[in-house]
Amino acid sequence: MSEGIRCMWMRAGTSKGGFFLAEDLPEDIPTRDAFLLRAMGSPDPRQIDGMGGADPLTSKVALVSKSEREGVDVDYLFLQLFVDQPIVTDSQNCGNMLAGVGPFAIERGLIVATREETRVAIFMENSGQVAVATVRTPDGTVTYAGDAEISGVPGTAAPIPLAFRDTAGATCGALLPTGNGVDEINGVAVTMIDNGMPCVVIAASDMGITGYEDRDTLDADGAMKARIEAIRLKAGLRMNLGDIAEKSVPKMMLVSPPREGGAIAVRSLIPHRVHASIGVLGAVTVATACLIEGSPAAALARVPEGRTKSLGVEHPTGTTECVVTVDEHGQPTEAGMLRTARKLMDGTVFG
Ligand code: NQM
Repeated sequence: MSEGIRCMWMRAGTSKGGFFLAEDLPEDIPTRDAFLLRAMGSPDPRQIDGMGGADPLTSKVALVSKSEREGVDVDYLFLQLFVDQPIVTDSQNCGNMLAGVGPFAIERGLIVATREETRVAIFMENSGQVAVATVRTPDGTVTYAGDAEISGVPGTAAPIPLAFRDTAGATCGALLPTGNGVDEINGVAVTMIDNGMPCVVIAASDMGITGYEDRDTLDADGAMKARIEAIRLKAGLRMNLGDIAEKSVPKMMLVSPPREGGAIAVRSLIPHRVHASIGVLGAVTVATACLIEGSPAAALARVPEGRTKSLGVEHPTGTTECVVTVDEHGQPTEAGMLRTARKLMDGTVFG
């Protein structure tokens, strides 16, 4: 067993994982990743020898450091650890783990809390954008208790609103990396889009499903998943992501008409397991796809009028509300979402 490293475990949004000060981890990336894989218990479908919860949503790490950037408080690097393969990837962002970054930075003294609420400007190193999180700090310390609810998490907690700017093309270089609102791959109409998360949006009916199935039913459908992976491998190249065989992007979004009063219903593959709910930037991106004329999502969506739109993304465990603002040309300029987080453990983790 190696020497331990200081770490805080948090539930952040609908994800759970380890939060580290970047300076506490080895600088050498292979050494760092070997430590993190051991600490998480990967590769192993049960992650029995580590902290991971045998699910991509609970096999996550955030590295946080004080920022040198103008107008930014902290830098945040997200790492996805695969559950059953020895892979650590920084190819994607994570808006759920982002919800824990503000509280963690305050807890570790990287920033000083202001009265009542503390605004934390966070540079997301994976994609190069700044997000602003607002954390409740009534007496100069973080309060986790509160009355905000998010779907996919039981109970209530203090609200942590997240605001994003300039996420269009964050990873792929353009909102629509192929320049088209709709393309065809393997005979299927797809929208390849990135408004903070590279996604391929497909009508669920084109994959032979209703799009209202639960997570376990879809996860058990090996034939459908193989068809989707074949599309994903081709889409990755066209989205400027290169060979994505060992990357966790693009995410695959299967959309159907809303039936709970939202804008669209989605089942997302992230990319090999079905999400229990939906990712933050994944939801923002699929909501944005609903605004792309002629796209499979737009054909199924119910979209409100106005430049600032509240778009409910229905998923297997509820509805996630995204607020997306567009400019006069219909291009997305801002997005926001409410999250919560909770400190679970603060101590030393061993790799
Ligand atoms: O899309 C899962 C999650 C995520 C990512 C995934 C996320 C986001 O729910 O911003 O939060 O898509 O791998 O944590």
